[in-house]
Amino acid sequence: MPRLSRLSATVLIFVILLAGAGAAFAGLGQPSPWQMDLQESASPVMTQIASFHFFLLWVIAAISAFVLGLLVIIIVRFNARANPVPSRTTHNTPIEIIWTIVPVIILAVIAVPSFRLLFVELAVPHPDLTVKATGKQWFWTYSYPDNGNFEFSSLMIPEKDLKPGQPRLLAVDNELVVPVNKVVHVLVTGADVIHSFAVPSFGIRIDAIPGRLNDTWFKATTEGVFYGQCSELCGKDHSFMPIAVRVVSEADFNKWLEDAKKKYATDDSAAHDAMAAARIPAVQ
Ligand SMILES: [Cu+2]
Repeated sequence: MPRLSRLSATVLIFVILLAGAGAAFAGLGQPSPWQMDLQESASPVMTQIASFHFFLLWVIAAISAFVLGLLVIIIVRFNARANPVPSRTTHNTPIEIIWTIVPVIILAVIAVPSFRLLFVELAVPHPDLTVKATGKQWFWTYSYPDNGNFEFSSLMIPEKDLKPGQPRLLAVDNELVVPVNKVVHVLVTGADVIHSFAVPSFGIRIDAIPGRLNDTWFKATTEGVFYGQCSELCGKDHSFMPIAVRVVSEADFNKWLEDAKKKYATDDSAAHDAMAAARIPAVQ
């Protein structure tokens, strides 16, 4: 069947190309066209999430290949034409023991690194800096409780006002600024409904729940701007409350901190929120 083999060769080449391109297309800090994999990692937690993800991918691939192999053997060897008189065997104790024990072992092998990763995500190391993110309909407010406790709102830039290089639906007017290679403790809450603070490159996602203070942490290992989005359906402009984290050197961070303390010090929080709410971009 030359036509079939040519077709399967084409499919195989396409899959290999896509798989190879996946890594290249994976964006750092934001999604990229034709991306296949997770976004590139910019924190130790995300690096561990990515390696656990690929470990699971191999486990799943091996199980799928094994089951497919069994199906093919059954289809070829035990169809009505090849095997007109079927066996009436119903029990085989050794096989039954094997197919009970082996999945248990596989699950245990998955559970150990899975729980280890969960603990890494949950146990916040001693923080160098704390920021508080409050989800609101439909923007984020950030405050720096251990650096003067100033607060500012972060709103999406409407498409018509985007400058070159600013990604659509992700760029914001006031970014969350943090220093590189420092443990940032993020306190997360919601002011009205449940939102979710998520930045894929840092491997963080945590619900912002009214009346409750959740926390997570990240340590950005690369300077740059890293984008995320509210990840809980929170109302009509849910898709228009992006998260932008600018990671800078410590010197630049201290400089920004001095400016920010002056810039945001005079803001009356309620008035600022009202102003921010008025500026919420309409659905495009
Ligand atoms: Cu939201």
